[in-house]
Amino acid sequence: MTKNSDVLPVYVLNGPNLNLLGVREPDVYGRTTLAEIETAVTKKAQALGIAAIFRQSNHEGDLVDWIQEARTSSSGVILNAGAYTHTSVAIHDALRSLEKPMVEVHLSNPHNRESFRHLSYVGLVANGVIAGFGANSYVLAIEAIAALIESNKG
Ligand code: CA2
Repeated sequence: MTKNSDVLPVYVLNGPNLNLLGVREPDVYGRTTLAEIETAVTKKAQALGIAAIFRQSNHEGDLVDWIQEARTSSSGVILNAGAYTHTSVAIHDALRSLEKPMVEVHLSNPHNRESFRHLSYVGLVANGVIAGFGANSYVLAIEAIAALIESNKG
């Protein structure tokens, strides 16, 4: 069983435009705000005995910096890179150096959307992908990464 005292936090990183959740395009992304997702993730993480650090940026370099920080300061990363999922070799390269469990997460299912969303530079290096469950994708991702952290221990 994982305990707060013996694992580093999980970083939950969010990319461009996700700050608009719940405000625009509710038909695609739902009515839950990013702040509400953070609350749900924090609650689930606590129940699983881990801490979560939740961040969002519209800037690719911030995401690269946070992934580099996560190499030494986290026990794993949950990443919704937004549109950078489909474009960013810089984020892909940073993730290749992470050496920690990493779960790709999406609110929507990119595979039943436009073809330009079918390639994921994040998924190429992720342990697993959770997509299409709206805000609940993040809660499922916390469960998934907690299991990966637990199985990597000892
Ligand atoms: O489904 C996801 O979580 C995505 O990562 C969301 C990205 C999209 O580019 C990916 O293909 C799939 C877009 C995030 C934009 O979020 C908005 C939220 C509200 C209003 C407008 C954009």
